[in-house]
Formats: sequence, structure tokens, C-alpha cells
Amino acid sequence: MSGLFITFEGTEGAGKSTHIRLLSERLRKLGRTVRELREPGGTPLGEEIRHLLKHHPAGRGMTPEAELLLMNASRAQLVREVIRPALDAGEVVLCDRFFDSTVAYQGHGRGLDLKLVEPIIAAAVGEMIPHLTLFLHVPLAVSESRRLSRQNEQGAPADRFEESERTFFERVERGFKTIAAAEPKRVRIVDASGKIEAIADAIWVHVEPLLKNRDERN
Ligand code: Z5A
Repeated sequence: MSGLFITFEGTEGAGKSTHIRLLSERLRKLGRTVRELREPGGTPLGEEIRHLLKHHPAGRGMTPEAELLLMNASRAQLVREVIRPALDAGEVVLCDRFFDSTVAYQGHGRGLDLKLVEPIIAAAVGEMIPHLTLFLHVPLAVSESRRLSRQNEQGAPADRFEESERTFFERVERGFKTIAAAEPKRVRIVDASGKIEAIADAIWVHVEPLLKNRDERN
């Protein structure tokens, strides 16, 4: 694959969507072809699964195991239908969440054994490991207040995840920190609590050398 695959991770409201948008604008100005994706979702099948996972009444009593499998069904489709072809065509793929979210939410958050979680991720992902993962970190209080202000602005109801208790999000946050500590080369922590422009610049510091590297190799 000649493209570049970058994933964004973090708790809700960390600014993933905001920075995917800003980074893709920057890359497009430089003449790059950029693909913006989100998980769960990103394909017609994946978007249906996203609805089941987040809002459908049938999802109310969903077990952690069913959640794990649905997340990875969406991912298996996204990898084969969109990510792999886009990377083969030399595009920059920016994905809002990927398998680290499964480790953090279904593993650390829901308490599923990582020995169960990891092989299922491997089946969905295959060799499609991101070149770079940006873990946008904000304290949980910031995450909560951004979500609440967005809900007030848009009048949108909370989804099934947003209804979880604080201790769940504390475990998820610890999960992301554990992942970042275990894979410091791929996963870079970005302090996402300051001004949007400064965070965008901090992200660019990680992206620019990777682009140069790829250009030299291609
Ligand atoms: N999930 C899972 O359990 N397992 C998995 O494997 C995967 C996902 C892939 C998807 O929800 C849910 O699925 C997610 C995890 C679970 N649930 N939770 N929690 P989603 O896609 O709907 O939501 P999200 O991924 O959590 O993202 P989000 O809430 O949309 O947040 P965000 O994209 O990181 O943030 P944002 O939309 O860019 O910003 C939020 C608000 O803050 C917005 O009003 C911005 O204007 C504002 N903002 C952003 N940055 C700043 C700064 N720096 N200062 C001030 N205000 C800011």
C-alpha cells in the first residue's frame, strides 16, 4: 500500500472529528487525496451497524460480546471495502477511531478479556495497522462538558455509550493510556485540552515527517 493511514482516538468530545476536518483541509491544500472515515460506520453496512450500536431500541440490552462482534463486523467491511483500496491508490486515510477503541471500550471499559478481544480484532483488521495513531487526550471533565454543550446546541439525545457511568469512561481512558504506553512508536499522545489551532499544529508535527518519508519511498 502506498498511501498513509492515520487513526484518531480518545474519549468522546476530545476533538477527533474537528481535527480530522482540519487536517484533511491542510492536506488537500497540499494536493493530497484524503479519505475521511469513522468507526463504527464508513460503509452502508457499517452505518446500519452504527445505528444498532448507538441508537436502536433493540440495542438496549446488548451484551459486551455482541458489542465487540458488531464493532468488528463494521470494521471488517470498512477495511476491505474502503481502507485497503484507498491506501492502494495512494490516498491519505483519516479514520475517526479504529481498533484501539475496541481495546479501550470493550476490553478495558466493558471488562472483556483481551485474550478474547485481540483475535477478533485481528480477524477484522488483518494487516491493516495504522502508520500513526493520534490519541487526543483531554481530562474526563472536559470530555463531559464538551459533550453536554454540543447536546444542548444540537438538541441531540444521548446515545447508548453516552449514558454510561463515569467509572466506565475512567476505565476507557486508562485503557487508552495503557495502549499508548505499550506502542509509543505508533501511538502519539496529543494534549487536546487547549486552543484548537495549537492542537492542529501539534498534530501536524507528527504527520509532516511521515508524509515526507512516504514521498521519498514512493
Ligand atoms: N466505540 C467502541 O465502543 N468501540 C469501538 O471499537 C469503536 C467505537 C470504534 C462512537 O461514538 C462510539 O462508539 C464511541 C465509542 C464507541 N462512544 N463513546 N463515547 P461517536 O462516533 O458518535 O462519538 P465519539 O467518537 O465519542 O466522538 P465525538 O463525541 O463526536 O467527539 P470528537 O469527535 O472527539 O469531538 P468533536 O466532535 O471534534 O468535538 C466535540 C465538541 O467539542 C464540538 O462541539 C467541538 O467544536 C468542541 N471542541 C473540539 N475541540 C475543542 C477545543 N480544543 N476547545 C474547545 N472546544 C472544542
